[in-house]
Amino acid sequence: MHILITGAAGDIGTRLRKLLKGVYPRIRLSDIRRPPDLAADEEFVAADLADYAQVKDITAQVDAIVHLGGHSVEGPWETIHQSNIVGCYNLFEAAYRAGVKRIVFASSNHAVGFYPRGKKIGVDVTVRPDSRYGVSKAFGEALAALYAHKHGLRVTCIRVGNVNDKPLDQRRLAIWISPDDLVQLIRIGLEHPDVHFEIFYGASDNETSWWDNSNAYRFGYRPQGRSENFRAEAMTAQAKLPSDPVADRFQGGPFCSDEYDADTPA
Ligand code: 15L
Repeated sequence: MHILITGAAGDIGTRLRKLLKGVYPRIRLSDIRRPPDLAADEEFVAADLADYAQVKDITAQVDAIVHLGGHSVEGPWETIHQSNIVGCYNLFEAAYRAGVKRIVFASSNHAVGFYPRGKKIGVDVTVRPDSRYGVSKAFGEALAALYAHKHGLRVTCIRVGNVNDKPLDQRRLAIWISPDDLVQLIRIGLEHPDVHFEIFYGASDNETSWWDNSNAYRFGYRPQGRSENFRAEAMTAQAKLPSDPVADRFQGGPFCSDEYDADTPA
């Protein structure tokens, strides 16, 4: 299987490059900039996702794509529009035209960030983006559904929580995913014979999770990371953060309170 990883120079891309090395016989890496630590045996093709011709080049002759590329936090509309809306469309369209069979799309918890923390949500809730970035991830999920249902691509959207070696604060105790657990979910998306169009939450085995991730478990996901093992450290870090009633109420945290000017929630 020849795999393309977009966003290969980003934080998640850098981790995945190393963890997926040797798992698949050929991996093509792409990003707008060259990863500084590229090894001699790694294949890299630079591309700007907003330029269809460049996206066509990187999607040629691959069987499957892990799409991490784009802007990974909130940003001005022009940035989100070019990188995550136009870029994501170009990726799916070029992949379809090139005969790519599978795509794993890195969606985000911010597609549903305005659900309150007290509510356990599954993958069938309507989206509640908390930012322009979250809107772009909801758009990506919609595109994924279109190409799966209309054109038969096998697509997995992972609503990634926070990928890190350990959870950083109280919110992250609920949404943390270890890099190894993320690899497990990606491999399900790339290999499982029954994947058609799936949404998974990108979370480890977190006691305080507010997501029902039974769809991922149905496909054999068995996370090994447990955020509770890091509770003391995460809560020490939390105690240093200023109180923020909006961020503290909603799942998306600071992405919700950023630019927020509706009534303060009770
Ligand atoms: C995301 O989607 C971002 O890509 C990442 O940088 C973190 O901000 C993460 O969400 C989070 O919610 O912690």
